[in-house]
Amino acid sequence: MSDVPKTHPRYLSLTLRDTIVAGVEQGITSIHGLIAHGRGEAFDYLIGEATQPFATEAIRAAAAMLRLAEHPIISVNGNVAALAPEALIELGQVLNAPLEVNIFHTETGREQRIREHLLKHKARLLTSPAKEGVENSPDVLMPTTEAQLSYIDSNRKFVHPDGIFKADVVFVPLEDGDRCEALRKMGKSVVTVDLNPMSRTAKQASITIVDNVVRALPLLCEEIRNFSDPAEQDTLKTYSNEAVLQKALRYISGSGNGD
Ligand code: PTJ
Repeated sequence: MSDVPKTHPRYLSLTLRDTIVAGVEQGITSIHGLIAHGRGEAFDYLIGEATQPFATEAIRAAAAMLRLAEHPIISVNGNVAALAPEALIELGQVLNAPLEVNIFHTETGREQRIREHLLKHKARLLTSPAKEGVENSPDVLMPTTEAQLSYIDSNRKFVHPDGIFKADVVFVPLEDGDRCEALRKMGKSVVTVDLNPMSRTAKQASITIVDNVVRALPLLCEEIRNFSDPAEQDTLKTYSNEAVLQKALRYISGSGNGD
C-alpha cells in the first residue's frame, strides 16, 4: 500500500486505487481493470463521490428484484473481487445465492485466484464475531464448457449450468455491455452497478445502480436484509431504468438534485 496520509482530502479515492493496484499485483484484477477503474473514478467525481437519491431508488428496486428471484446469481469479475470481496460474500449470504466467477480478459489461473480470494474472505467473514449466526455461506461457482450463453463470443460465454445459465436474475457489477445484452436476449433480468449512466450496460440492464460498487454493495445487502414488504413488487412494476438514468444525467449536468 502507498503512504497516502489519512488527512489527505482524497484519501478514500486514493485508497481504492491502492486496492485495485494490489488486485493486479495479486493476479486477481486484469491490467485492463485499471483503465476501467479510472473511467469509474471520473464518473464518481461527477456524482460527488456519494450515493445520490437516484442510486438509493435503484438499490431499493434491485433489492426487491433479487429477493423475489427464483434463482439469483452474483457474477464476479476481477475488479469487483479486488474492491469488495466481503460485501460480495455478504450479498450471497443474505440472498442465499451462489457467486460465480466470470471474466472477460482470459489469463491463465486468474479465475482460480479470484475463487480462492473470495473463499479466503468467506472464511474470514464466517469466523468474525460480528457475523456469528450467519449459517448459509455462498458457493463460488466456476465457468464451464458444459453451459454456454447465446449471443456472445467472448470468454464470458462460458458459465456454470447451476449458476448464470439457470438464473432468472443476474447481478453483474462493473459489466461490459456485450454480456448484459446477451443475458437480456436470453430472457434474464440484469441488475448492475455502473458509475457511467451512459454505458451500454447501464442502458441495457433492467436496473442500474449508478454508484461506486464499494458504497452500493453494503447498502444493497442492508436493503435486502430489511426487505419484508411484498408490496415492493409494485415498485418493480412501475420502475423505469431509463427514468432513473435520466435523473443521474441531470445531476451530473447540474440541472437536477438527483431525485
Ligand atoms: O476481470 P475482467 O476480465 O472481467 O474485466 C473487468 C473489466 C471491468 C475490466 C471489464 O468488464 C471492462 O473492461 O469493463 P468496462 O467495459 O471498462 O466497463 C466498466 C464500467 O464500470 C465502466 O462504465 C466504469 O465507469 C464502471 N466502473 C469502474 N469502476 C467502478 C465502476 N462502476 C462502479 N463502481 C466502480 N468502482
